[in-house]
Amino acid sequence: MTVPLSSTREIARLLSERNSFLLTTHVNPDGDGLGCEYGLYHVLRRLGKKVRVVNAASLPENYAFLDGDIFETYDGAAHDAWIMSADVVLILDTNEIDRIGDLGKIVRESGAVNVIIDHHPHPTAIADVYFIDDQASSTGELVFSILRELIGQDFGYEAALGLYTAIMTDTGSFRFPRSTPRVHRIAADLLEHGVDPARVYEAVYESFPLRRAKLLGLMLRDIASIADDRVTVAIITRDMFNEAGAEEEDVDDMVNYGLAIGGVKMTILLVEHSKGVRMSFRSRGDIPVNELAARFGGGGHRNAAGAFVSDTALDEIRTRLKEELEDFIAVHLDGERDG
Ligand SMILES: [Mn+2]
Repeated sequence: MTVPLSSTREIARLLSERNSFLLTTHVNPDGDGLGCEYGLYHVLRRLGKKVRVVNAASLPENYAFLDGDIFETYDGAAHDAWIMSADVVLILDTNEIDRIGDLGKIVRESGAVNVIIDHHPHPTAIADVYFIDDQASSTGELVFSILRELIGQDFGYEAALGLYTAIMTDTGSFRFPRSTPRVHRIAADLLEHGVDPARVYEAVYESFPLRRAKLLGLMLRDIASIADDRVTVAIITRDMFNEAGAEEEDVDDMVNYGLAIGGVKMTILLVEHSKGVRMSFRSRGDIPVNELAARFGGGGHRNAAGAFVSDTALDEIRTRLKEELEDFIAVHLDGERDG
């Protein structure tokens, strides 16, 4: 479906005219959503606004360098009255109300202007205002444009740190296809505000707990290779979590290892959660893994997509995936297109 899109200027005007803001992002929050929250929080505060950052999930450990005190974990008793009276709710890095978790209900009920700022395709009609560009590398790139319109060059270190984190993580450290010249120019601009790229990278990607390394080891030990080694399928079971002493949040980003093997065009990771199976899909080039994810009720981008199948056993998902893959590989990897 299509939704009416607002311009950079219209969003900047909304931020400048209103006074109280709730900032939120999706469950399993990533560097893009969290970095945008951090950047917007600091700029809006500097403009004298009332701002709270409330997410359904707590701040992952590797993002604690974004001064964790501003990130609140949603608790109805503590937040509902404030959310009901806020002027604006900024929903960052997702366009599905279900993805903001337990906040969805109160955000719907609130009289606030609900604004979606996002770079995922196919928005659902849940908000009052949409600022969406599905060609952007990241929500951070979009927030940069809005803040540039709002405050000019004067980002300040904190906002620059937040947006650099957002863009670095969502571009896979500036290597994904949407790492355009414009994205690099924005990054250069942010570095000029004092951001230290080595420190951000180390904090996000090189500070994992030992349990994550052990879980990764178990995943890679059993990774399967199919379709003449062009597709890998990895599985993380409850037993692996237990053996490694790991948590579900430790899985973040592990799907990419399946694609970091010579000749592999597509990878799939199945993670057995307590309430279902999370499926992550990654591909190179023209292989539309969002179409594969859609067959399991999910979605995403052409080269990165996901699905969550609840109340279904891992074995059943594996069987269904095997069936779907036969057809998908024939069409998209073997080129047996039938119109
Ligand atoms: Mn994003």
